[in-house]
Amino acid sequence: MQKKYDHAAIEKKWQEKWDRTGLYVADIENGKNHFYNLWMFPYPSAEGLHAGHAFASTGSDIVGRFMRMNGKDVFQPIGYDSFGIHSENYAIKINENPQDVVKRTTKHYENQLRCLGHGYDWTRTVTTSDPDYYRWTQWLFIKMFEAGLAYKKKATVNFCPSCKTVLADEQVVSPKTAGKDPKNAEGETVSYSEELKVCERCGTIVEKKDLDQWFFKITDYADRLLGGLNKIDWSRRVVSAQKNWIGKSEGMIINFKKENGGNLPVFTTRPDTLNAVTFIAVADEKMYNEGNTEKIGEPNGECAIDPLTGKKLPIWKTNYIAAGYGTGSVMGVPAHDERDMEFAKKYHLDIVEKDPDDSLWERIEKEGWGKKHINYHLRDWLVSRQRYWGAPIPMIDCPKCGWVTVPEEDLPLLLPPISDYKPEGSGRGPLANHKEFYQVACPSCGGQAKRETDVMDTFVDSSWYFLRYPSVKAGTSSKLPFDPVISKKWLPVDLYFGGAEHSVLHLMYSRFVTMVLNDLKHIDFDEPFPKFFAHGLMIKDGSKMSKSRGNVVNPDDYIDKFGADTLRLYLAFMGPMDASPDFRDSGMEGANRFIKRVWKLFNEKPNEKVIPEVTSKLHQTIKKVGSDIGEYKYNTAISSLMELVNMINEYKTYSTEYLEALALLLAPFAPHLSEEAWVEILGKPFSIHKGKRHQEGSVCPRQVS
Ligand code: ANZ
Ligand code: ZN
Repeated sequence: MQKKYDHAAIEKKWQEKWDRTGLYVADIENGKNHFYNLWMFPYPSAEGLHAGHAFASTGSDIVGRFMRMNGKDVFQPIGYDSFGIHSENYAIKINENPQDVVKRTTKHYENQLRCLGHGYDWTRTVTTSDPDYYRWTQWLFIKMFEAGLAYKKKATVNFCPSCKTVLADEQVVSPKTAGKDPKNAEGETVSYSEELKVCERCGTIVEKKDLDQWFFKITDYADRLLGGLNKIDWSRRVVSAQKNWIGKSEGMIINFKKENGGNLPVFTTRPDTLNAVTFIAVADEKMYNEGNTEKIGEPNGECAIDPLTGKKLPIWKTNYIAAGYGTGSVMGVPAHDERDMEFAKKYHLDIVEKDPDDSLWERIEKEGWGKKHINYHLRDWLVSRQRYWGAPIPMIDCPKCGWVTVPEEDLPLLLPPISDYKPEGSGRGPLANHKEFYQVACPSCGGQAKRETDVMDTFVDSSWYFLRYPSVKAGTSSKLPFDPVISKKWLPVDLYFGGAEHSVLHLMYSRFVTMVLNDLKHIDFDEPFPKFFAHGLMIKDGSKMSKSRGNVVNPDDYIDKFGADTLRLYLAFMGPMDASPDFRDSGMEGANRFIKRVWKLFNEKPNEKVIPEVTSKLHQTIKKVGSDIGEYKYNTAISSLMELVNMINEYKTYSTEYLEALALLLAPFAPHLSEEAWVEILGKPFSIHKGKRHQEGSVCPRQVS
């Protein structure tokens, strides 16, 4: 009699067995043929994992399983990016301490991830808000400071009035990139414009403030970050996002003389248009109004002298020149530059039509008017935050000694449990109200000194977590966050799977930190992710999943109803991994029918019928599944599996050879069903997930338990 496929019982049985036998625990010490398979760790948010996480993590897990079956020693860890505004804002909303909230949300994430049946090594997880993790984030800060790469400086910085903290330049984006409707400081939605600059986290229009802040000198690495892009295997889209962000432009700084004395340097990439300059525009921060994208200006009453003609050029203060870029001043060339044209028309400034003249490059240098200059768009990385839920910055300000680092043996510098953890927006973090935290003796002279009360941004936590995973069990007694021997063996990461939205945030920061640690001789490589795959973003019934639309898909419901294998199969079948798949319930039902059909097939009365057409289809499918997985086109791999299943059914050829091969081919996609068939029906005494497939197509699995 046909057994019904009881997904709940079967999935639970195998998940427990895999856990018990340590099937996915990597042999970090002795593993030879290593494959470090990494998925960007999630922020444990209040809502739990949504279908987008399930889609991406399944995509990563399929590769891991495939590699393991091919004889690789796979290390596939998971953890939680639990420090930061994500967790803290939710904690504030429900009026609970972030510590308690994070304990709950990480547990919830773990349960959800376990239910998906992924092959994680659960013995090596990281939680960035744990003291035994963040002591090393603090260690990293100290190393940066000692290397002269961390400094505190007063600067005009971006400030989010809703998050009540400063932001790094990378965290200020267009509303579209943020995926949010733009809001003003009062939280009201304002009309959309692509030019608005909003907080990546909450969509609020950012303000400018002059504040004393900690920066990491990522600009020292601009050329290396650019150069390294040539040696890594990343999608063109992400590479060009990084290139644009670093924004190397070659041009000149031309020194215009002011009529009443003094110099006014401008940065230009078009010295060949000097013959058509009609005004000078300088940045004016006060005119900069977040909500206003229209160009505005005011003559400042002064003039500069055109070096070519000796004519007077009016100097205008404007809002369309960025203060932090180049020299903060521009030579206005309306004839060749659209922005200058728009401005010139509005304020009735001269427009001179002259062809560009390449000989000007040389002439400007010869006459001493200016010099070649390379400018970068990249700014130093602002890492301090006026919030509570982050790693305290391990620095002490001494009136006699200046900034002194917390001694390494005193790490972790614990984040004290306080009840007034809400941000005030005063430009100071909540720890600034706690004398017992900030009053300390200077470690250098013993005099009274004051701790830094800002904490680090969550992107510092995640800039190095991949270095920690393999060494988690190696202990924290060492002087380093990672064991050098283990790191040498397992790093860099073999395959990094994640969202393209981190192109210039996490992916840039991690590359920078890796380069610094390489320079400090702590690691022997300088690119953390030689291969990065950017998966697409899932949508639901045609629109982006979002809480406000109420169309967020919770994977739990589908796992309950259909099982993890059906969900995994569906997610993998939706389209190539780099597309934007549209989640539809009807598709889930289709995937479930396929699972049932396969189960029925495994339960047919065996015969040893071998049909040449079926054999040939099987060989094609083996080839196709392998190459499609290599290209993250799981959808077409599954299509060919469906065709194979149809053919087997058509010819009623239930031979062991076909059934074993089918189970193996399905294993990366539907790990529970294939394990059940492999062990319980085909009678194998070992897990299908360690099976090693030889080129001839015969099966030579390794015994595991
Ligand atoms: C004259 C000119 C003529 C320019 C022309 C462009 C076209 P990238 O490639 O991004 O480096 N610029 C310089 N500093 C600026 C600032 N702080 N804010 C806004 N714009 C600035 O762009 C360099 C060009 O952008 C520079 O070359 C300058 O305008 C402008 F037909 O100078 B150009
Ligand atoms: Zn914000």
